[in-house]
Amino acid sequence: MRIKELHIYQYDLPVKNGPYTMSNSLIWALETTLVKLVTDTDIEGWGEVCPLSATYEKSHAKGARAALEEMAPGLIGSSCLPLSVHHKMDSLLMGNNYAKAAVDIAVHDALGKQLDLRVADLLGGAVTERVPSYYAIGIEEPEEAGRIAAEKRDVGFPRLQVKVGGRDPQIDVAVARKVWEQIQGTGMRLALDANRGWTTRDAQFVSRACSDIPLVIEQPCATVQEMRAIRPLLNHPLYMDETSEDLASVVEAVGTDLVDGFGMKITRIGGLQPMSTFRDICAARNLPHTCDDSWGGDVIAAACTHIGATVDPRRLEGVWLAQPYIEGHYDPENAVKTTDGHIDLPEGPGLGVTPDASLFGAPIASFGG
Ligand code: 0XW
Ligand code: MG
Repeated sequence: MRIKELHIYQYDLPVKNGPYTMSNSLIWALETTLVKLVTDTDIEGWGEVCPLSATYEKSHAKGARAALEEMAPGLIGSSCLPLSVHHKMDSLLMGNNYAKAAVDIAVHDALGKQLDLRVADLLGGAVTERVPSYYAIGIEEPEEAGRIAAEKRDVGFPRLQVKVGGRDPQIDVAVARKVWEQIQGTGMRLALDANRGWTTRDAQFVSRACSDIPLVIEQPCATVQEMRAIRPLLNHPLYMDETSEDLASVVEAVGTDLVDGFGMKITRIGGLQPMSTFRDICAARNLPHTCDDSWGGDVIAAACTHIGATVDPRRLEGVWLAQPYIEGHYDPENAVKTTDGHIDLPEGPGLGVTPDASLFGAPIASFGG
């Protein structure tokens, strides 16, 4: 099976009930990019990449589209198989994992449809049909954070991530305490995610002040050097997110015992193929991790859910979806969404979602045919 056509779509995603707030940004609207592959067996495969603005990570919407347009001519006629397509993409463009991920996901979708297998089964097999999600509480004052925590507790979310950083760390301590008051004793897990917004001083201060709360500290500081410096000084497990930029940085963090787990995004690491390798590295060291992405609709949500369903439940910290902040679905009949804090694995071959392409308008670029 080979790639016959590649079409690129741009689609605006205004943030419902926005803004989405983190230590370094307020998000009101985002641009997602979708890729539709058509194979020489006339099967369609969909992929997606939606950077979380131009400042969250080393990725941005226009860059994704430019990278895809750079690679597309060379991809026409190439084998529609996950590892082969990565070799081909790497021969066409260095880096730009996030853009390559959209092609990777589309290849998995098409291959699954060709073989009549779900993507989860292509990735080694689903160990569950229903994966745990988690809810990310934005930068809030303590009372509001506590109110949201109680609301999500009552919905059934098994885990909460609370955004912190970018302000007086004493407020972060008060937020952590107020949230913990709401979920203590329920079995819900708690992570504080600074999105690189703390200094090493702030991280130590908050960890010491919250030493009685069994929480995880996620991506406290901006660099690996800072994380390594505070690692022995924290009272809490340390998870890495943004600085785990590729498999090499994952291997280095795991190999030097820098982390106790990860918040991992499929597009940052390059797609489902490298994400399954990441999953297996974490399994070798028994490290918990999430299977998330930065943002995006049903296509990226399905991809995260499929890989999440293949992770040993004892290590899956959850699959985060942007769905609560997105109006509508690309495929309303097979919408990927959370219910009671969990996500049902889409049925059907491939990703199990078929976007209504008319939503996205005409492709901004088409290749092959
Ligand atoms: C909570 N997330 C997975 C969603 C947003 O993209 C930010 C991210 C994180 O953990 O940093
Ligand atoms: Mg994070």
